[in-house]
Amino acid sequence: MAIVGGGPSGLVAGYYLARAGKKVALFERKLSVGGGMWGGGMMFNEIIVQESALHILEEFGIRYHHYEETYYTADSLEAVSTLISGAIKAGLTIFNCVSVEDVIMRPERVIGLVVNWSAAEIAGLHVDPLALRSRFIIDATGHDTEVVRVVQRKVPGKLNTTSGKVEGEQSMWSDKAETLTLKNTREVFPGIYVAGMAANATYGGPRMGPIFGGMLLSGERVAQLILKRLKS
Ligand code: 48F
Repeated sequence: MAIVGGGPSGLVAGYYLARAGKKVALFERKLSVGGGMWGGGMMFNEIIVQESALHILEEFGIRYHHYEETYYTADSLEAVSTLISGAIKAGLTIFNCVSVEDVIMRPERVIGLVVNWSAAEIAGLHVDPLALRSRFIIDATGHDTEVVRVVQRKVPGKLNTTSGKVEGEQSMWSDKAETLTLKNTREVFPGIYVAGMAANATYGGPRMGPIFGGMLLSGERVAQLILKRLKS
């Protein structure tokens, strides 16, 4: 299995897949994994997590405090560093500084990824990439939904969305986005699942600001969907 993007949704997906004994690699463009979680809300280094996602914080051992109603807060630095540590200890292999620039296609489905060093990409060097096969791919690239956009542009066929294309992210509506993220976490093209903000961007859901429970739950959900699929 291959996960593209090391934000909260990708890390949680990697954790659950690796913990189930699957061979799973995560590719992250940047030097550091963690995506948009490090800075919490506007760099106040605090994230908000709703009650329904607390079991994931507990699974990793991330401390949290009650804020109000069904909302809790956690330290973003503790959250990211603990997610990374937990995922690696569970068996996830992380390739940082690697960018996914394309997919490998066959008539029926996508069967792998095309990767290159981010440094080569940033420097604009004309270096041929390498390709790797993967039974399932998770696009967890956040707002930009990069893998799905490549598929839309270069692979014959339609995405499993209303228009057959990336619907695009909508403006902020936190409560709605939190529920929609889970609904939107699914297989969007044969061989490719979307998770986290990439799921909302693909299916046209709103953004949600510093509430991160949906990202964590989406990572858990995509792992569950793939594990179920592998059993059937
Ligand atoms: O954006 P990101 O954190 O994705 P996420 O898991 O979480 C979203 C939240 O952080 C936040 C939010 C919550 O309310 O809206 O934004 O959906 O992490 C995505 C990661 O993917 C990497 C990127 O550097 C980031 O760390 N990435 C993006 N495109 C590529 C990639 C690519 N083509 N190849 C490798 N990594």
